[in-house]
Amino acid sequence: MRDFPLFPEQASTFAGQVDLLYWVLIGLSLIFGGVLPFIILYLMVRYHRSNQRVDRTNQVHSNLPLELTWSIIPLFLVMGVFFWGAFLFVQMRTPPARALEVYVIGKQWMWHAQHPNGKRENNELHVPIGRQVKLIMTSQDVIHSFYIPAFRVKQDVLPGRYTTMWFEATREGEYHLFCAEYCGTEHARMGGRVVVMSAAAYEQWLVTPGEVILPDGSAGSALPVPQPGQDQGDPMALVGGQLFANLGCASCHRDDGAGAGPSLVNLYGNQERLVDGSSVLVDENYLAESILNPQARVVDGYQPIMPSYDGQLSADQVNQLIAYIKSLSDAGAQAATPEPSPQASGPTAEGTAAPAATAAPTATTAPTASSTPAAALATATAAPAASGGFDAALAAQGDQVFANLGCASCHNSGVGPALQGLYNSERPLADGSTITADEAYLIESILNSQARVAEGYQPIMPPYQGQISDDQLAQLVEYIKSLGN
Ligand code: HEC
Ligand code: HEC
Ligand SMILES: [Cu+2]
Repeated sequence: MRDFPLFPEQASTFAGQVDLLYWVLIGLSLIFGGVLPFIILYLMVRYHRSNQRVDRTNQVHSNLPLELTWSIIPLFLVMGVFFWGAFLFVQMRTPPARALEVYVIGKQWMWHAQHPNGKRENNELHVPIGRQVKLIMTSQDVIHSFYIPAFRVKQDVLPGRYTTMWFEATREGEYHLFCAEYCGTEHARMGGRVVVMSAAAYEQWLVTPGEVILPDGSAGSALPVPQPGQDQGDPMALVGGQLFANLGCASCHRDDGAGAGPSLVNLYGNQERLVDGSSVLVDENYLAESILNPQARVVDGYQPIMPSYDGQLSADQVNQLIAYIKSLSDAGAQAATPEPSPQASGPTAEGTAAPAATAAPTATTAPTASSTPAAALATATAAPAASGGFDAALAAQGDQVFANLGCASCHNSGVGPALQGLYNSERPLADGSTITADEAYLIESILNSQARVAEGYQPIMPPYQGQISDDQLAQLVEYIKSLGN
């Protein structure tokens, strides 16, 4: 039997349980599907009309005890199998709270994994033995399916959605990793291996540099570049924290809640109230949706002004932002924290207990000096309203829109350029050219800001195409013109 592997090895806590249930099912099927037909066949022949030798007196027409027996025993058998299977299923579907979290991205045609300390790998998954591991998985393109036969776990990986899977490996070694989504031949090659290591070897592996292909196709290092003075905490969350500051999220989402958007501290793992009165549990799916399609579910007490970042961020970046937001909450920080290990060295060694504390300050690196941007602007625009070249009434409305939509959060904080004096000026662009900042340029800058990027700035402004009405656009343009004379 050992040379003929009917079953894959058993290398997780689930494997034995799944196999036992499987054998019981096979046993029951053999009894009912294998033995009963032969009995029926035998009786058919023995009592056939042509066989005159059997005794046909004393025919039995009904026998209640017998009928009850053959109804009740199978009932218990099938209900037993049902509850047993359901119990196992629920267990496999409920990741424990303190699991080690690894982010997995499926893409045509590879698996990309990122560990909490930021270590990345392709088509391989290194996990410590005897430790609960939770995979947080999403796809960048089509449906894939993450399958580790030796662990008896398989889960579909879907674009635009997060699915999770968990296991605890029980035997060191290397096991097959497959994509079990067989629509198209290439999925079959998305294989790789799962390496189960001792805790010490895993810690060592985590801090060993290497090279990987990032999900966007570029070459990258397996380890994130260490941040000066910030070598503790949870680097994946740390990278996300920097992204959060650089993308200007922090200018709307301030920790003190004074920004245009809600504070994200202690958001993950809790119930969030929405404007329609319902509430939602904040998990990875909700966070991703809030970033990619913010208008789908709007937080109670806020306006639906957050621009969509769909198409602006890679799946990898969304994962990093999610890891960062999770690190801001007790529930998320705890889950992402690796258990302290004496062998640990490098980034995971110290201070892992408080990633929130180290990551949070990055959110405030974006200058947020003007605490009341709207008020600041109101005074700035009061004077030029009298001069010509723009419609004063529209401009005043635009002033409001500018504040309400959160434009001011970026443009009055230094994340985006100040717009005073912009109109009709010669605008230097990031590509070295210049352009006259006429109405067309203003409109393009709002609807599709990345088309022409202002010199000295990153192309982080999300496009407002389709997010604002023509009226609002006209008001904003008039307002910016009013700043420019
Ligand atoms: C222009 C201001 C603005 C910017 C920039 C912005 N947001 Fe938001 N965000 C909001 C507002 C307002 C809400 C609440 C309304 C809603 O749910 O859409 C919100 C909601 C959210 C939520 C849900 C919060 C909750 O309490 O449930 C998350 C998560 C979020 N944003 C993340 C981000 C990330 C990540 C970025 C940067 C990539 C970002 N936001 C950029 C304004 C902004
Ligand atoms: C998340 C931060 C952010 C938000 C929110 C934001 N912007 Fe911007 N904006 C920028 C950045 C950064 C630039 C410069 C890079 C570029 O040109 O894309 C910019 C550029 C511009 C420009 C061109 C400026 C120049 O000097 O050439 C205009 C006009 C503008 N934004 C208007 C708006 C308006 C109107 C809104 C609200 C509807 C808005 N922005 C919301 C960050 C933001
Ligand atoms: Cu696949």
